[in-house]
Amino acid sequence: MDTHKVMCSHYNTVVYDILFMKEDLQIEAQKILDENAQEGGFTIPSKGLYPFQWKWDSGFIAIGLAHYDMKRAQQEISSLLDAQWENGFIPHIVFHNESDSYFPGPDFHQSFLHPLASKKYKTTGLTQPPVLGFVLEKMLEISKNASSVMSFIKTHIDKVYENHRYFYTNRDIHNEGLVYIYHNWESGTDNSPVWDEIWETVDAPQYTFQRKDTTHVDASQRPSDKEYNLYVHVIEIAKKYQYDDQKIAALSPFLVQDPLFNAMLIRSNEALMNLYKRIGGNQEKIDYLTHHQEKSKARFNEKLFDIDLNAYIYFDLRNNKPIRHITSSSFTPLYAGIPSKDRAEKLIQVLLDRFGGEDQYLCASFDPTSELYNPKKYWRGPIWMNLNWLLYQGLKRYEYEALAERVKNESIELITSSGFKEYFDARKAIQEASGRGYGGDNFSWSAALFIDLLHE
Ligand code: 2M8
Repeated sequence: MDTHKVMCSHYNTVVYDILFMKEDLQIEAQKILDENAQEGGFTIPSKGLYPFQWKWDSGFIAIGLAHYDMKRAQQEISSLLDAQWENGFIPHIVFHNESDSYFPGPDFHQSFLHPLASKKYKTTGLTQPPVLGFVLEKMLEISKNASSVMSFIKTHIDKVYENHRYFYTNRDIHNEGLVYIYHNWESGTDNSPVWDEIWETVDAPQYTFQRKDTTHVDASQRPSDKEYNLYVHVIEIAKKYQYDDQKIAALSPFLVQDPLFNAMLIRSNEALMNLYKRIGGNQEKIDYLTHHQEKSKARFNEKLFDIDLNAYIYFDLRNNKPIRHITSSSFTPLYAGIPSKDRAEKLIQVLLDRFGGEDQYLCASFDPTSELYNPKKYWRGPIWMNLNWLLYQGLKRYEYEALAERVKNESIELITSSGFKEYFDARKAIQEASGRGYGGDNFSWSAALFIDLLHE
């Protein structure tokens, strides 16, 4: 028998199987996004666990939707922007709908306390990483520059620009090009061990509240009650001062310059500049963004790069000291073009040495060599699809093609073996034994970014 032919036909069968499986999974991913769709044109992250519209979730969701339903992708963005405050602030949750399956809800957050809050929707007084600039650019790219998408961008881009102005005007207290977050929920990486040392400095009273998250997900995969008490405490302080930015900057016990948040702002600045140039005119806005962009990038490299760790880290403004931990956020500056080639090389070596061993899938959310690493618990170690997507884009930008391919393939493999979970175990032995995903099921951004990665 011709062994070569047998091998080829076996190879073809395997390739076809994978293709069919991917096709099935793409259908499955669309089904999840469709089932999570809500009246009002937005998509919830996961039924029960997250029953409202979240800011950066909506951005990632729109990227997935853009591949098969551009109209809905546009609605996803416009429904979020509809809740923008008069000062340009975009809240992290928009309570379009009622639900009692989530704590803390609209009655706790009380956004009406701020005089410029949305009058149309109840929202939180917190925000999340500014992804919308690059999401708009990505939607245009996916549409292959369709004129309908361009006109959508023309009518919405100023709102995103106003959001960037809000950040530079209100959240850059040293006028150095780096903006602060005042709550761990603003980081998106909610209970990362990075925040532990801040919490140790906070003396909070015991609040009475009823958590809902642990009725949907095993408590061992979620933050502790003690952590939730601290999360509530920081919001109580902000509410006491009507969510006033200056008071928060002066008094919040949590005040951090986060590399992920600032990298997203810088990547989105770049996208806004590109889009404005294509639209034409708008010179003042381009000049404003260019000025801030240069300043932000330079300061980011000075202040947030740790030359001993060879990685981007965090700065605790309240206690005036760096927080020297390496997380998946440490690699997101690649996507924003922040490091020099030489620095990128060093950063990637750290990624490979600490996160990329043969026994690990890329990329754990917290340094697997640290004793604080927890592979099963929320943002304390598991892999998240949005951070993997950002890493993939960053590696491509710096032309680390093979490594980018590895991140893409491993992301697809994780979903293939574990389903569209909220987060995934990075340990290969655990995955291979049973496939391990944690947190919420049928999770929207896992589905949306899976669709985008399949198209890459
Ligand atoms: C998680 O955060 C929310 C609070 O915003 C929560 O735990 O209740 C985070 O993973 C955050 O990044 C994400 O946007 C949100 C919804 O998916 O869930």
